[in-house]
This record gives sequence, C-alpha cells and structure tokens, in this order.
Amino acid sequence: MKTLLFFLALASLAFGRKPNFLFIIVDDQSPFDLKVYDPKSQLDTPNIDALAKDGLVFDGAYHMGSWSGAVCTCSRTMIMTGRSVWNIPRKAKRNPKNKEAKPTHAGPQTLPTTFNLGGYETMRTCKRGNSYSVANSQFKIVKDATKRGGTDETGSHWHGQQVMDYLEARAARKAEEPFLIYFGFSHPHDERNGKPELLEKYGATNHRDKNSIPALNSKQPKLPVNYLEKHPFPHGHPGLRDEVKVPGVWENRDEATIRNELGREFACSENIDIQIGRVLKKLEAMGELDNTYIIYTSDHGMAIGRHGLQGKQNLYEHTWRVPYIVKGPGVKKGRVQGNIYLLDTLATLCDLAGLEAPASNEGRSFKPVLTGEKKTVRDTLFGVYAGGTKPGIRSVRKGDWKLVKFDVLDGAVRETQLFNLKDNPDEFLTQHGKKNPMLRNLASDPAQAQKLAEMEELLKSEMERLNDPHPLWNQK
Ligand SMILES: [Ca+2]
Repeated sequence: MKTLLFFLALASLAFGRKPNFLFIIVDDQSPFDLKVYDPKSQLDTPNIDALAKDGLVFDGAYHMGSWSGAVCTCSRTMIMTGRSVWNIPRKAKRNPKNKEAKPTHAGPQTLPTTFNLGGYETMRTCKRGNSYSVANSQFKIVKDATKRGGTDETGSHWHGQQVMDYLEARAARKAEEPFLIYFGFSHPHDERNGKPELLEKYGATNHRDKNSIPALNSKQPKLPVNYLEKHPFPHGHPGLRDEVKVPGVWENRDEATIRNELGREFACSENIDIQIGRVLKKLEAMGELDNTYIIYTSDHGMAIGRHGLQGKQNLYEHTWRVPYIVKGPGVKKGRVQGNIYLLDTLATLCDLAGLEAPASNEGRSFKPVLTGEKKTVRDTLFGVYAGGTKPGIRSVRKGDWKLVKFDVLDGAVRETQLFNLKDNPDEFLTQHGKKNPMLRNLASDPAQAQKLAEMEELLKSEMERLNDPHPLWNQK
C-alpha cells in the first residue's frame, strides 16, 4: 500500500498538478488610476503593486467596446464567451447581419462550462446584473450580490469574504480538484460610497446634494492631465446616465466635483486592494499560491473628468484600455505591450490549464506573451461605442497610431481624431505645450494625410471583418 501511494505521489509530481486560477475583475477602473500605469497617481494599492512586481503588466490591454450604454454587459459577455463584440449573444433585432445573435438556450460555450468540463471547481462572487447571466449561473458555486456600500457587510469586504469562506471550506474538506475563482467586485463603480477612513485619506465626501458642489481638499487626487471642463463636442448619447446622472457628479465638471469623485473612486479602489491582500495571504497559507495564476483586470476603463467626460462610453485610452496584470507559474516578470483584448482571456486560461478552448471562442491565447516567447498577439485593435445614436464612435490602433471617429446625432457630429500615442499618450486634443507638435489631434495635419488615409482604410476593414452593422459616413 505504501509503495502504491509513493508511486501515485510520484506520478502526480511527474504529470504536474493542474494550476488554479484567481481571476480578479473590478468594475469601472481606468488603468491610469493605478500607480502601475501612472507613477504619479495618489492611489495606494500595495497588493496590486506587489502583483505587478512579481508578474507581467500589459500596456496594451483593451476591451472591444459596446453596442449598449451598459458597457459592462458587453465586456463581461465577451470575457465569458471569448466572442467579439458584434458576435456575442443578444437580441437578434439589434444586428440583423448576425445570424448567431439569436438567443438560444444552448448559446456559446463559456468560461465556467469549459472549466467545469475540464475538472475544475468553479466559484464566483461579483455584482448582480449588467453581465451575461447565463454564464454567471454556470459556475458551480455562485455568491453574487451588488455591494457598493461603505461598510464591510455592504462593500468590497463582502466579496472578499465569499472567497475567504470558499477557500476555508476547501481546506476543511481537503479538496483536491483545481479551482477557478472569478473574484469580482461591485466597486469602484458608482455610487462610490467608500469606507469613512479611506474617504478621509483621499479628502473625499459622499456628496449627495445636487444643489451644491463638494468642498476642495488638499488630500484629494489632483485633476487628470487631460482634464477638460467640457468635451469639445457632443459625444453622441444624449441623456446618458453616466454622463449626467451619477450621484455626486451629475453634469458638473468643476475641479472640486471631479477631484472629490476621484477621491471616492480611490477610496473604493484601495478597499479592493485590501481584499485582494487578504485572499493572497490565505492562498499562501494554504500552500496554493505558487500553483495559482492570478489575473487582475477591470471590465473597462473610466473617464472621471478626463477629456471632460465622466463615464465609460468613449474610446479614449483611459476608458478603452483596461489594467491587466498576470502572475503565476512560468509567467515572466516585467512589462509588455502584449496587445490583447479582454475577450482573449478565455483562450489564454484554457491554454494555461491544458484545456481546449471551445469552438465558439474567437479569442487568441496570449500564453506566448506570458512566457516571453512573443511581445504581442495582435497588431491591430478595434473599438466601438454604439450605445447611443448610430453609428456612434469607432477606434482603431496599430503601432503608435490611433484613429477615433465620431458619427453621431444624425450626422450633426462627424469628427475625426488621429493620435500618435507614443508622443501623445494622454491624447491631448489641442496643442499641449510648445515643444512637441505631435501633442494634439493630428487629423487635419497635412503632414499626416497618408497616415490618416491608411488608418481610415484599416478601420473600415476591421469593421467589415468584425461584422459591424453601422458603416460611418465616409465608408458608404
Ligand atoms: Ca463596468
């Protein structure tokens, strides 16, 4: 018997244990909130910083966008299915070109179904709603509730506690099967009701009076470098909740309102970091940390005053991009461009687990980037916001160049922006400073006419390739 056990142990070592996954996803966070992406940020996130130091930080992680004001819903559906933005399950009438759009009970295979079949125990905690409910219910253990309050029971601590309790229960029953934990938070999405001590740290208050503006406080985060009092033209979604109705901000874009709201966002984000710290410590104590891939990301970015916008319904880098950090067995340390979409997560996690990605998946595994064999898995990135007037906003990026087009309000707004992101990472719209003539929108610069034409062509081909049903004014 002893000999048999010895050989079994040897065999399990030889074949290796399946790795675990801790997929952390926050709600509405710009990468530039984090010190990892903006060293000048005042947000303290020691646990995320440590993750970044021991793992790989992606500078080119994007979500593909949304055809709904609820950007969360599209983004999270892409994560769950690995499908591209116009090919995710939804009502067929919204895109008659898309034959696969009709909702069916079968639907595409998802992150939880694939990992369930692969012998994983799948567990999730996250907010309720604005996501792909079919996939949410497919996890073996589901602990969902929307927690945006300022106490342990009503805020991010609650999500952290669900994971702590799950890990405790696994330890008690000596669970052998590998786990995939979808560790979601309801914050820093508004309302950003942070814990009192963290609000105090960032000089913020839970502002509730629509008829006044909050007080300025020297502890509040500074205004973003690309802050504007107003976006230079309507962005195309009149009455959009995130731009006009967020409690504490509404339509105000004055310095005090924006700095207070950033303080609230930071208070909520630091509390998330504290919860991550608890869970990582627990994994270490259980001896599971070294065999666990940890992924940190957000469903999309967020404006909060940048470019005069407040919400997530735009395609500037602060909102189109997401933070994306991976640490785990065999993952290189450092930074990489990586050019990835959130929807590549499914294929990548399958690859790392030795599972086959489902046939319905369109994402690409970026495991070769994680192991250092490649710098990127995509040359071109496409983005859409079509939740307001149609066609809406489109973007395309290749190398350092990025094109953004607004075609909204029945043709009343037709705007083109061309940025060189290497020179102008903050996407200044009008000339910023005197030294570098690239620090502005270059769309009308005759010297860039050829680059503009090239990017226009690239955008058109991406829209066609990806089944986009709404051509822009200059594409017909
Ligand atoms: Ca969100």
